[in-house]
Amino acid sequence: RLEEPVIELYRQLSRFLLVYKFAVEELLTKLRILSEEFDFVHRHDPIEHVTSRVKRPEAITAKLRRKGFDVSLDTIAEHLDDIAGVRVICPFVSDVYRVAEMLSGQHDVELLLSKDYIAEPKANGYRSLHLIVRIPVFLSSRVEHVKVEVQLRTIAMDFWATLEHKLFYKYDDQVPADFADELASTARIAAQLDERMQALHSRLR
Ligand code: 0O2
Repeated sequence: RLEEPVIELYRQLSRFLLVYKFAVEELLTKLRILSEEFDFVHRHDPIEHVTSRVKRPEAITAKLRRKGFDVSLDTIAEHLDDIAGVRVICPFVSDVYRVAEMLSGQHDVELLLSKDYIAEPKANGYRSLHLIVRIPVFLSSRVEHVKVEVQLRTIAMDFWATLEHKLFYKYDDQVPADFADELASTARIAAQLDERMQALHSRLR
């Protein structure tokens, strides 16, 4: 049985998380407009598909504790950038950067941080472009500025990241060295696929 203060925190958390849900919905609309309009004008849709999620309360409290912070609404807002997460899957690498530029160039989108794991892949081979953006959410009596993590990647990057996540991601450093080498090698193959597809795409256009 949960104690009353914990139940109260979860109640407040549900209210608090509502605005993150709204922020995700706004971003999804922005992405849908970019996708459809770009396709109309350029006859090429730079977005293959989009997924999103708001982190569950259990995952939020677990991550905060792992990072060594007390759990409160203030610490959550301050220390977690990925409560609201949107993942954008693009056909080609050029689309990843194009969508990132179009999105972060909008005047109500504030770009707080950009991490380019495509230019500099992680040691295990992970590639993606991560943006932390802040957007205004208009509520009945106030405006809240809400952070959203946007991960942009190609289909090949997503294929690799999804399978790697299933296989190893949560093992942290415990992945045996030969597995890690094989994994990094598969990431290079995915990167080569992206390069070759990009070359075909560029030639056709
Ligand atoms: P999940 O289960 O996807 O939610 P942070 O850990 O967010 O405080 P960090 O490490 O600077 O800070 O964030 P980073 O590097 O931008 O990565 C955050 C998210 O990117 C992860 O969220 C994953 O979704 C994804 N990611 C990063 N590295 C890898 C990787 O090596 N493999 C895969 N498959 N995904 C990765 P979570 O919350 O860790 O996990």
